[in-house]
Amino acid sequence: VATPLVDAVFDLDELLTPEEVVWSRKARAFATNRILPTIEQDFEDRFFRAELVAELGAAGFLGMHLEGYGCAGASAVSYGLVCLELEAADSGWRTLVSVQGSLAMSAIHKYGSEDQKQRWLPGMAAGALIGCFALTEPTGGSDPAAMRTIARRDGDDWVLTGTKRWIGLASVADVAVVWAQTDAGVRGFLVPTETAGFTATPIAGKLSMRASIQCDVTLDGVRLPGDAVLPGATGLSGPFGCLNEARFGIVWGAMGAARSCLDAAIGRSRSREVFGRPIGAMQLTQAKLADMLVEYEKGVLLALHLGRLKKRGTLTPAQISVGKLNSVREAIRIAGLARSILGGDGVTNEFPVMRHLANLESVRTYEGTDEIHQLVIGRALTGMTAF
Ligand code: TGC
Repeated sequence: VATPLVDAVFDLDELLTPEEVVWSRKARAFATNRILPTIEQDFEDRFFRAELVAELGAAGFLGMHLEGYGCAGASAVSYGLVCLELEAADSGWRTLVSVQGSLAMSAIHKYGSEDQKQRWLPGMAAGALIGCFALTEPTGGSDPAAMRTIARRDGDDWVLTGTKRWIGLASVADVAVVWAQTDAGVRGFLVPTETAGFTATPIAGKLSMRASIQCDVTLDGVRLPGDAVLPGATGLSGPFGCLNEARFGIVWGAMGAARSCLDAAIGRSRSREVFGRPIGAMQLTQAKLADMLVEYEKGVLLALHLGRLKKRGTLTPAQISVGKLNSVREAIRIAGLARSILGGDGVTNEFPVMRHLANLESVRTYEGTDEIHQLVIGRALTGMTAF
């Protein structure tokens, strides 16, 4: 497993515990041996390599920051490092780990009954069961408060009606965590996906995240028993508490995509000759590489800082917004600069850069757009709400 070229300047290991280094190397080996060999073709073919889910479970990556129920109970930084290494291969596989572990499993772990946890979490940690998280709706993802999906009581049962969009993994999931309006505010429901009235259809035509699945979901009078509701969550703070977890993983993950692009550019700069010498010997190329490295290193150090705050229990949503906004925005800039260093060949799949660039546009959009995070930070700074 190759050492990233950026390590020549940035020694992250020096700041990590031995346990964190072990998780990082394990994920790097997984990404190198199990994802990278096929990812370009899978992206081209829009192919979701389902057998990797159980392998991710066996490696301990699914719900790895959770305690008990077959989960690894690893530190926040360890989880972040795994996200970074997986996303260095492809954002789609980091997204799977986020949807399964940070969203679906976190929702059950945080808000579920003991029966719900026992029923779902061990199988999900092993990758034998897949979960999805259905919050976003077709009428707009930035304002979940406006959701139209409703859950009404019918005797002891609940009946769910509505539509969701951009729901990762829904067509291959065993259980969906569905958020719906009730008379008592937004509640979460565990919907086994074989339940009558639940339909998930993969969204076609994506030019981003092509090796992973995002779906339209229809809930057409889905009838659930009374105990399908998550007892510990009432109101939007329920799903937002899960988004915090997923956003934290993205803070790290996007830097993995950035590292992959930076490494590709460094490698190319050493071998590609134009005007009679390697482009890496030219000042403009070195200036670009230096700027890319500076933003990569700053982004990873910010992620590490947020991870240490998370472990202490003091990490705030506004601080997570700073990280998500910075990591994805800078990763996109780094990918763009890498593409320019690669020249025309940079638009082919000889290099991973255009794939990362395309993927990162999805990552920029889900889990809060740049603009949403700017407004969350703005509110924290001014005390005034601008949305
Ligand atoms: P507001 O309606 O005022 O607040 C509602 C309640 O939520 C609380 N809250 C939070 N709690 C925990 N963590 C956070 N980050 C929270 N943010 C808000 C808030 O305190 C309040 O609690 P309570 O007890 O008083 O009721 O909402 P707001 O004004 O705070 O938030 C507005 C805004 C725009 C920031 C929020 O709506 C937002 O973050 N919008 C973006 C939503 C988003 O990220 N959507 C993408 C989801 S990704 C997805 O669904 C697909 S997952 C990926 C996949 O499946 O592939």
